[in-house]
Amino acid sequence: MGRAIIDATVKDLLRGQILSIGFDDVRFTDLTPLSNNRLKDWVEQGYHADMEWLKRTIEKRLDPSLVMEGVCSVIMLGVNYLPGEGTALSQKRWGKYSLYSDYHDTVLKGLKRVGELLEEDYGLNSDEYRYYTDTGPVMERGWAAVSGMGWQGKNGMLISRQHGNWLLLATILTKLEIEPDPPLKKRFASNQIPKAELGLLCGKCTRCIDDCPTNAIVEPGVLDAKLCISYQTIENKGVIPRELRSRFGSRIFGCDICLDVCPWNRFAQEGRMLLLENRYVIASLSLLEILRMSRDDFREIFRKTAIKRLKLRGLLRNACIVAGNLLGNKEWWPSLKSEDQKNDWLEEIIKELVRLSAYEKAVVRPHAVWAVYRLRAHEADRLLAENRALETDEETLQEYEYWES
Ligand code: B12
Ligand code: SF4
Ligand code: SF4
Repeated sequence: MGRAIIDATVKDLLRGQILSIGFDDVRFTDLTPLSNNRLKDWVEQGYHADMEWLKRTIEKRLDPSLVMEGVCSVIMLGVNYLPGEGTALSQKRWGKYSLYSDYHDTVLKGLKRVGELLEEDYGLNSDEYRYYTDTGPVMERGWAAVSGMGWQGKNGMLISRQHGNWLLLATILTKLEIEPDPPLKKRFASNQIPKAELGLLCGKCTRCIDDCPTNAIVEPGVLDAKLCISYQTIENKGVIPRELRSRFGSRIFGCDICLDVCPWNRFAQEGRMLLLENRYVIASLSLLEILRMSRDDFREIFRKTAIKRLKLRGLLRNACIVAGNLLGNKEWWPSLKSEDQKNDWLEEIIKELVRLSAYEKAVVRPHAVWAVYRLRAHEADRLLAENRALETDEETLQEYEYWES
């Protein structure tokens, strides 16, 4: 049994209060089960890569009452993180969400305030609700779709008519009984019974699937994380498969390609940023600055960001990959006028890569070797000879052998 019933009028009051805390969308749903085996199938296919924590918590993800006994309703919240005009918006190097202080912390502050509101104005005890933002075993996109915040596009994202692909999601499970909001309806289908379905407003569009450089969207809405640049640059802590590296282009942390190409972003406006702190300065770091970064610089620049968790070694690994892709795209090139200046700049990059081929953390080394061979195939043997002679790490040796064969 629910703790109290919240009808449409009270619900709108609560919605307004939560919006004024800084969330950009607020929707409510009951616990009509997320009706399918999609998550189980996904894990069975191995699409979760090595995110074993997803596998371990499957049952909870499918049934919120295993997360909190007596839960009756889900409050889904969205935070618009679209930057305004400028580098942060136009750049293609960093996933846009990473150009803020870690949203897990800043959105959490907003969730705490919603918690206080639920206690003070709605009489809940602290054990009668629980909140998460990417931090708990809940299917945030599934619940957001059922609540009518948007629909799950063929890129898997929760897409909002108003905010496009640019909502970060947060979830509150509560024992309050709240009248559910309806899911979205199809356009032009006035007599359709609303039902959350994958690709609901995508129509015949397949841009996200077609434009994914690694073909990671294996069927509409289903993503093989092993192939996804986002997974590889953020979650994978080891060596990145060689066959994927050249397809990363200029992406150093995260990937927004299948989000950026979506036509539903056309209505999206810059976020209010009440629960986000911009760190757009990250977007202006140059490749040389990153390749030369010290541990102290890393700590200072990425303090309290999601990128910090990658550690310097992860960032250097990814930076080696974008360096190895420099000849194929111009995103990281500084604006230099003469050919001589460009050559000098590339020489500096190669010098850093050679240094990194002997970097103290072994995970960086194969990627540095790879990049030197990509940029200077004809003289890489000579440039790397000294470091190769001293190499003992198995994966780095394999990288040399690949290029020598
Ligand atoms: C694991 C994870 C990843 C993995 C795997 C991604 C994936 N597609 O599953 C990796 C590391 C690759 C990743 C990447 C990104 N992620 Co991520 N990720 C998650 C996480 C922690 C779990 C997602 C999950 O359960 N995946 C398993 C699959 C099977 O589930 P699903 O994609 O959510 O959708 C399925 C279910 O909803 C299910 N379903 C079951 N029943 C029902 C019923 C109905 C009616 C419907 C419609 C669906 C449905 O069917 C869907 C399709 O299989 C969530 C946070 C969370 N707790 O939900 C964030 C989350 C999904 N990520 C997020 C973001 C922002 C990203 C990136 C954009 C980051 C970046 N710039 O690099 C990319 C986008 C990649 C993409 N196109 O999906 C946001 C997405 C916000 C939004 N508007 O959708 C989330 C919600 C975090 C947050 N709190 O905001 N992510
Ligand atoms: S995030 Fe990038 S790599 Fe991953 S599915 Fe989307 S376009 Fe493909
Ligand atoms: S790009 Fe097209 S297919 Fe992909 S999510 Fe957006 S509307 Fe749907």
